[in-house]
Amino acid sequence: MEVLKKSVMFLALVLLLALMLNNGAGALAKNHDVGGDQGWDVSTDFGSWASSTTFRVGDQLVFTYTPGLHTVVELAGEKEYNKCDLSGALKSMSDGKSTVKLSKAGYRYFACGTMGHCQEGMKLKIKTLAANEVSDSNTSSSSPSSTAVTFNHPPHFISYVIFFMIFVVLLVL
Ligand SMILES: [Cu+2]
Repeated sequence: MEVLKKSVMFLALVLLLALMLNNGAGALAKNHDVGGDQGWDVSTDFGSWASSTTFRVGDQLVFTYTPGLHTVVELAGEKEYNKCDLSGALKSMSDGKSTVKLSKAGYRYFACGTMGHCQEGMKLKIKTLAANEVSDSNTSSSSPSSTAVTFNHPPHFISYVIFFMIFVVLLVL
């Protein structure tokens, strides 16, 4: 009987530890394939893609396109974005697989640098949320863009309480 009691206690302890580690890990960073399956292209609806995706600090944007046909230009701000003004661009990439790290919260603006493409809608405006900030749109995290798994669960206080109670009961026995 003593052996059984000890092994159950050990099991409970292991489970408790696993639970704590899982919660402690928090949200993992995601890679967002810009435009989903269509990628960075003139035909893609970036407005609806962006609005159905939650961007958080630490995530990365991945622009996939044919080099020579498109580029990725980061625009200075909202005004430049609205006017497709590429003159004051912050950064330009043309390697066909451009990665942009979202290192802080706030808005960022991108467009294609190929003549006429921005005017045809090949531009992207995103809002990056802080790591624990709640999304103001009520869209779920069902975006098809994620390549990494996330553990975005709220703290399992009930689970903690249950495990603690099991623990206490076993100690008393
Ligand atoms: Cu283009």
